[in-house]
Amino acid sequence: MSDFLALAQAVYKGDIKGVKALTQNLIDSGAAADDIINKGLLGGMDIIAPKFKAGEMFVPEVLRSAKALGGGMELLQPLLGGDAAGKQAATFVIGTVVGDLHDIGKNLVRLILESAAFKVIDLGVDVPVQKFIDAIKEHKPQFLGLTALLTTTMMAIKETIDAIEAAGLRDSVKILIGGAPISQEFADEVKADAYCADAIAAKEIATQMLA
Ligand code: B12
Repeated sequence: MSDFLALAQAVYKGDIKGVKALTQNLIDSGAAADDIINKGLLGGMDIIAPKFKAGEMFVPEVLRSAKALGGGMELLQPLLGGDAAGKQAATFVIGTVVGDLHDIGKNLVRLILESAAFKVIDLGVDVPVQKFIDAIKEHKPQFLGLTALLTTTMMAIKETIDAIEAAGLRDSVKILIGGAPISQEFADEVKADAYCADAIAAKEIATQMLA
């Protein structure tokens, strides 16, 4: 079994110690951080997603896997630095919309943005609309990132953007949205500034917008 596959299996099994040890081994052997994330850590999520959908894996097990994945990401954080894309000290407020508890993708976006020197303010999960508005007023960010993973919470993205508009704050911030059910079409519909398919796209799009 390749080391990446072993790491993916450890994420799937929710083996936190194993994930940390295998991540560290890959780092020590000189593997690229992107590969460790994509082939290893997210490889584990690729095993989990169909099993969860089929009812072969349940919430507590997936949460354990998510925690294990987070343990690997922590070890990678110091390695992700390098390009100072956000050296202008751009502020990026991010959060998962109200009703939605998924945060693995959001946390990955945060990690990649921080590694590119963005200042990230993470409002967490299940974030009420007003909390986003308060954060825009308080932190005056250049960017706001909204995540939704459920088709039922996608509309909370629209509600959040509409409320920001109604509060007269829409022009002050670029809004980037993401999450598995989100598409470019949806982003156009809700008048977001950009749809990002993954964390690297989030970094690249935000960096381009700064330029
Ligand atoms: C892990 C997981 C969970 C975990 C979440 C743990 C956690 N801490 O996040 C737990 C077990 C808690 C969970 C619960 C539920 N889940 Co769930 N979950 C998943 C699963 C398997 C993986 C999601 C994931 O983390 N993917 C990996 C990350 C890295 O990918 P990502 O989130 O897409 O993020 C990337 C991009 O989208 C993008 N991105 C993401 N966010 C953002 C934000 C910005 C600003 C930008 C720029 C980019 C960006 O960048 C990321 C990195 O590249 C998905 C399956 C799937 N196919 O997505 C189901 C899934 C999303 N869940 C689903 C369901 C139904 C539920 C529950 C309702 C189940 C239940 N019966 O209780 C609950 C809902 C809880 C709630 N209120 O939110 C369904 C949704 C179906 C639908 N049509 O709405 C899915 C699709 C599973 C399925 N049935 O196929 N879930």
